[in-house]
Amino acid sequence: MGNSPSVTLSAPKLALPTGFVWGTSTSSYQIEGAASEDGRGPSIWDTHCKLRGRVSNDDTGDVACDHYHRYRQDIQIMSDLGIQAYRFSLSWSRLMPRGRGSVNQKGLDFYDKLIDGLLQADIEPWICLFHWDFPQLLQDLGGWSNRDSVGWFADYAMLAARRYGDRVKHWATFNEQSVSTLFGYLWGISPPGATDRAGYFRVVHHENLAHGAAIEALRSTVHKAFLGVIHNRQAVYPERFDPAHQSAVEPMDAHWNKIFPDPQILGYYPETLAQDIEPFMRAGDLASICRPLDWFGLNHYSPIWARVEPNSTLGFQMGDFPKDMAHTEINWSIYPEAFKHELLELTRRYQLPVYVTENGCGSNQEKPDESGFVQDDHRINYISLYMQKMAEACQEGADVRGYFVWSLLDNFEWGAGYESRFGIVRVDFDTQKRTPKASAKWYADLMRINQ
Ligand code: IFM
Repeated sequence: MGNSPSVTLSAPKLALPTGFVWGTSTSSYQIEGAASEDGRGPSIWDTHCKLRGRVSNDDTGDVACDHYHRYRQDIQIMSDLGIQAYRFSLSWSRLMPRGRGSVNQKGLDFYDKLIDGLLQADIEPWICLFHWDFPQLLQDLGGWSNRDSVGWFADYAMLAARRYGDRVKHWATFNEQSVSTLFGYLWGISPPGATDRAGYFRVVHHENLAHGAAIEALRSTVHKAFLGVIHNRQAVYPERFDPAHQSAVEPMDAHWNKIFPDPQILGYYPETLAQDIEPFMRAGDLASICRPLDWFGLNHYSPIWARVEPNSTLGFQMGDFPKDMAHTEINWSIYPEAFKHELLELTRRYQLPVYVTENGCGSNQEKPDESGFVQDDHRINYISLYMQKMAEACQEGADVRGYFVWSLLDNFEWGAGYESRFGIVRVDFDTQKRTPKASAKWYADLMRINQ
């Protein structure tokens, strides 16, 4: 783990608020598998994975962790660890194979069984409606570029709210919108692989409207709902702290950190971007987007290092971190100070309770022993450093109420396929055997000590 300071491997007692929630996170496409079973329709990630060379080793989510069939075992693992809350996403095209219109009963049943199993195990379900696996058949109609997508998403939210709202109170609309739109609609890396500047702003605005419409559907349907949205906020620094790249910082920050949460929570777009959104704005849009929320979900791993890139569409790109900075085995910089900064900044800017809905450490070098056990000290070290900063942030006024480690299981890590592992539980993808790693035991101890 680079030259990062080491911490003791025993779980620390942290100064956190009472009632702090401890959980784990996953997402549908990354773990469920059963991609063409029981009536599930295709998503844009199914399509993307089948294009050669887009994902490492041409891996797909067809089987993933086979969670669709092994969810009971996964609940048992969480229960054994003492997990209090589980954040997962629904697969829109499992519930509505065409994305709109007809509903898939077997898909509805699957999440019923998952939710009931969680509740029986005393684990609070937290549902996220959208974690990137957009229905392919809606993509064929223009996807988020089509303003009708706002209504499609609201209908899907209403279906989920009516079906699960009696048992599930914690809901998020979207996961990491800036990541999926920048990578999917501007940089052409993720599906649908677009690179059109105006098209990107159109999608941003429609997704913001869809968020507001889904909040309306959930609020009107779920009794005692606790509603939020999950964003990947990263402190932005110039590449390698080099002042030559300072002018890339503000625009990167606006696109990465503000273009979604600002209109959703504050009711306006960042000033520097408002002109680009203007062609897609209609009267009343900002009021529809900005609906009262109960919590903010923060996903955070590393800061962003912004580089001036005059030939790129927006004039900036992702840059490199300083050469001597600690980094994870998959080369993400380790800078817990930026995490603390974000927690304090979030509390100040949006005035909402914060739940850390993702934080964790990826590896492409983990070696299991003969029994499948992994001594992942690097992950314990990373999480521990970040948690200490989270506790410091709380002491200094950040309103952090919970932490969900990413991830429960090794899973399909998007463009990296199965090469990057983030789980506290190892999955052998040949046999589907689950083996809790050292970090799982450490996390269990941590939760017990910090109840
Ligand atoms: O696996 C992803 C997750 O889907 C979204 N946040 C970052 C994680 C690690 O890359």
